[in-house]
Amino acid sequence: SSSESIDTDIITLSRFIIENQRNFQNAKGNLTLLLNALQFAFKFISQTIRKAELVNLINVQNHSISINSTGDVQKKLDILSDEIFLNAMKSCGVVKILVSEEQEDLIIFNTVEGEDETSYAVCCDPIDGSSNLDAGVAVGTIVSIFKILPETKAKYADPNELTKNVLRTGHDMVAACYAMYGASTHLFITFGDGVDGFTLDNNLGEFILTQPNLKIPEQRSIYSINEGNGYNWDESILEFLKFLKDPKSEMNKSTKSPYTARYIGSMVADVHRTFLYGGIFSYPCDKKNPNGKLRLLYEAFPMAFLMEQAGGKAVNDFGERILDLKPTHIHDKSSIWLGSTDDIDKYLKFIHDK
Ligand code: P6P
Repeated sequence: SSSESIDTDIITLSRFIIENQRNFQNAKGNLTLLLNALQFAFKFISQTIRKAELVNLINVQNHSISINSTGDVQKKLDILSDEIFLNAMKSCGVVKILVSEEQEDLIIFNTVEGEDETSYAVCCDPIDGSSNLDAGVAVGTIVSIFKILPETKAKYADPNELTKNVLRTGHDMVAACYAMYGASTHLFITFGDGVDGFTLDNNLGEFILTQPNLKIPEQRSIYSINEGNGYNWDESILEFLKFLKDPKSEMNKSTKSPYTARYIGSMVADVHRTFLYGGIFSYPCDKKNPNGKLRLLYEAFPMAFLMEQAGGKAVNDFGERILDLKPTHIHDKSSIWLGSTDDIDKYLKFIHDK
């Protein structure tokens, strides 16, 4: 009988964290507490989305079932996911500050015991790409994590002092990750020592290590950008894309085939594909979004950290490294070009030679 070889030594995210906690900056296991709260939030959001999607589908026919039996008005999934995430961060006892795409102001928790405790500032977009949910398109949760600066601990009372913890360069992140709620639920995470990919096993309720030490392909002729914004772009961007599509252009001499277009309109899905297939993802500035559309703290920073750790690059329209940038406001935006090194280098050469 063909006995299916069952892997009896699987590495769950929980085991991975314990086995590696000495490596990444994990003061007294507090990062472990934070990561366990994070993975719970991802599992809960994943389940909520899938349940809501099913209920929504039933809703379409019956118009009677709301997401909860008490008949409350069905909360939008992005509000629900934000509440799930906020409660998980508040209750883990090592998060001092939360910045969320859904919350105008920074949130300060008083659940951190003792001033000498290592605590964290977490920035997140609980459901990035939520406008695609009704179309069944993959959405995700994107997270960046900073350690609270010791010098801001003394003045717990002064929110302005605490805001310094999240108005710093991307190099200060201690970890970054995203969960993607697609056909499966995937989690890509970095602690500054490479990227590891996990897949949620719904029966076990565990994230399983499926793509250890993931590296992005060095080159792939795929570009991912919303060309519908073309009339609002700087002329040079149209020119660069023209080169990418021209089979005879200098850009394609080494790769022979012109670039093909892939755009989902959900950042997590477009970036996830870029990690696995390679190529370029970009959201440049345009006349409607003079500073770009994507947010620095909880979209550009975490994706740039992950991309660089996977051997890729992440720069803004001017070719500056995303991780070198520093926000002045928690919801600051940035243009972004991220992906395979060879492909991003074509953009950098193009703007340099201009
Ligand atoms: P556009 C989704 O609304 C989002 O914030 C990102 O997930 C996505 O990459 C981008 O905006 C899509 O924007 O203008 O192309 O629809």
